[in-house]
Amino acid sequence: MNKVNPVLFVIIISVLLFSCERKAENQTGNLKLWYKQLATVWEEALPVGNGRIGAMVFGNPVHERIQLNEESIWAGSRINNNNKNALKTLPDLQKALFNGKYKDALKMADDNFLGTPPGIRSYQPLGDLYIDYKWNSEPSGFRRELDLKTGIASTFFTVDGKQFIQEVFASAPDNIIVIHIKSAGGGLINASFRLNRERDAVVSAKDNRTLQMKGQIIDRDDPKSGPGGEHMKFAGEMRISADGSAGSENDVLTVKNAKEITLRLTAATDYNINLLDYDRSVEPAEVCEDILDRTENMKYSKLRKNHLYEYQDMFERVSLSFGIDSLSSKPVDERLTQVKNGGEDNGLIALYFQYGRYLLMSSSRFPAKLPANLQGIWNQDMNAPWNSDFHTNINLQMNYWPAEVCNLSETTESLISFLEKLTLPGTVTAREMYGTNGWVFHHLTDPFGRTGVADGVWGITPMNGPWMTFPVYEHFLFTGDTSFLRNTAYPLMKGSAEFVLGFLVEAPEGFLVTNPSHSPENNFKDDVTGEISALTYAATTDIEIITALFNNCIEASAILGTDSDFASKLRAAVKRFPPVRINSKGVIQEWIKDFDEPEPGHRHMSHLLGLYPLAQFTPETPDLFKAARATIERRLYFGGGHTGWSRAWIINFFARLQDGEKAYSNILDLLRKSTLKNLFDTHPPFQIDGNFGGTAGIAEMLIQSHNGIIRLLPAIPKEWKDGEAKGLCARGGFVVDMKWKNGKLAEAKVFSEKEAKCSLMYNENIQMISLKAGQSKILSIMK
Ligand code: FUC
Repeated sequence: MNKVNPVLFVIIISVLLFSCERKAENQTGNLKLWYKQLATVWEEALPVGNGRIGAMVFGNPVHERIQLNEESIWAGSRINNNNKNALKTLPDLQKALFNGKYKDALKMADDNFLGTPPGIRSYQPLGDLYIDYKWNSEPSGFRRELDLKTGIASTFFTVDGKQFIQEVFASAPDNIIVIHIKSAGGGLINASFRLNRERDAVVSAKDNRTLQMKGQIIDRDDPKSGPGGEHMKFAGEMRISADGSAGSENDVLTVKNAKEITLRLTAATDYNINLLDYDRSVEPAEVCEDILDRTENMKYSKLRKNHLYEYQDMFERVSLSFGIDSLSSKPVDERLTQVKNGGEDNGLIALYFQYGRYLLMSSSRFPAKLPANLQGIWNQDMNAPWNSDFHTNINLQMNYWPAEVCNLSETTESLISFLEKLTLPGTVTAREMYGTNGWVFHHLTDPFGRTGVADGVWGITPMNGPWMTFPVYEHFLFTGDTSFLRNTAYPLMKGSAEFVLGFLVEAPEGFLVTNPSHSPENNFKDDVTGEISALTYAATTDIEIITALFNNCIEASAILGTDSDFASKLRAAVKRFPPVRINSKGVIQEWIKDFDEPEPGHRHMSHLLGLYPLAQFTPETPDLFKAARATIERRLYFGGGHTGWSRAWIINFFARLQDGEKAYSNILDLLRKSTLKNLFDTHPPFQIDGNFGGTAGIAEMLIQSHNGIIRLLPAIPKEWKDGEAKGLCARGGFVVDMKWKNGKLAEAKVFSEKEAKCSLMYNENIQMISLKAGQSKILSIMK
């Protein structure tokens, strides 16, 4: 008998154990978004994506439209937009703000700090694939669905009593979008196919089975967003295989009398993330050809299998159900309408949760190079709302809130590597605008890495760079990957802390403060002068951000056993920060002074970062914890939470306040007021952050793991009487499965890939456990 290498044996067994434990054993609950109606408007179309390319499937088997996207098709170009006056104006601006001359300061900032140019350009769609079917009689009996279990969007219909099925998915392993139309009952398919883009592209048929789109974004000079020119090059290619006869006329392909048609489609640009720019050595049409050549001889069944293997490995790690989903036989749009009319539907909430995981995977997993933008990847407009950009004053952060806890840690790779690239122009901005070391960027950016101030004075938010380091450190906290901490997270965080150290100035009261400072997009009224302004010094959000950043760096330097002098510097600085204050109204004071607020129901609540995602306001800081609740209640009283992302944040706040009922009622409000028929979040219009924030909020109600304790079911409402959640992650590298009955934890199991210890808490009971690498333990704290 051959001897088995014992080391190899252990590796194989651990890999097997690991994959068993990481996957939720069986997927419970309904995982289909299904509809009886065809999609007639964009908000009804269903999204598929592989992280890099995606499609919105309209599912209309008469005139089908499939919107196509590729993550790097952006207008614009690489330029340095740092305002050259900023550095020399900075001392005067700081002086004016310290002296309460808000109007003068605002004018000074408006004249000397805004980006040159202040705007960026838009992320754009690739175009559309149109399929025109020719049937002898009207199709009927429609069912359209997106099955989250498979990541496949299907349309079922019959013509003359014969069934047809169209399936669409985006495959990450093969880097293509696949569209498959099949006759299931002996009927024949006749269809024509064309690609279209409203500008900057030419489509041609290379032969009877290949359509190619080649384009280059032509931007016009625009003082607001930069020089014009021949910018990003892009291409798309579609290949057909079918058993009928194929033809082409006027760059439209036709297939006649087929029983099965498979389309493979891909897209590429000449964007090179290492340059944060286009790279004229890349020929996008050739990239498309290479990608499609690799699957040239693969049958549909093989393409589908490749996709499922990769997709399910990730998606199936987590399952969630709230008992039997009694409404699963109802279409999703009807279920949503019922909730909008005042009904409640736990099954829909579980589906919404899994949909958020699906959307994050579909807009941010490998082969993605760029993070999920304001619309994930599914933007339909040449000039998108807010350019479908990377907004870093809440939105991009929120996109990644579910990543770790919902067992999709790899989706942060594209975010983190993009942030690393941004530190290069960010270093230039730190030096040119503020005269400091380290790196910085402001409240939005694009793939060309603009790091100066965008839009208006509300864009003067140098603390948005430090804020973006939190998901990076979280990635370490959840995975415990010290080589990631050493090589990626710590250098990034240190660069940010170096910027902050250089930026801090002493305030007249003696505190070390940020100046200028801005509480994202909110204004205050100075009661002495009556002036309304956006800029001050040491807005509360800044204090919370820099405290967290410095403490994270101090902790990381201790873990890595490095940089103790730098850590001491940070420790000394933290001691000189102003405290977070509670104001005369009993709420967390948003600015350095107890200013009046012209818009008390403002959508941003950045002074509550300390509650979530940070953990600075906890039951252990009872006054701040109470004031945080009062802050949210006041915001809500004055109409807060009116955008999707704002409502989603409130769910997370109430979860941290361990108020399951309030968290739950805000989930209902998210569905009622800010959700489209395809369950996309609406700002309005569509903005994906609310989906991700909502998903994170649901997870936060089930498990929390900050400040050294894993809390099980910290905020479940009475409406979630029975349930089961498997595969949720906790900081420290733990994976937890739970079952609860009659509102009480009934079973819980914790797993760790590495040898580890942790404290788990349910209600008031705490259990300390030690796990060997790859071990699971059943807990007894519920008893
Ligand atoms: C922030 C928010 C807006 C919007 C935009 C994309 O500026 O204030 O509500 O979400 O980002």
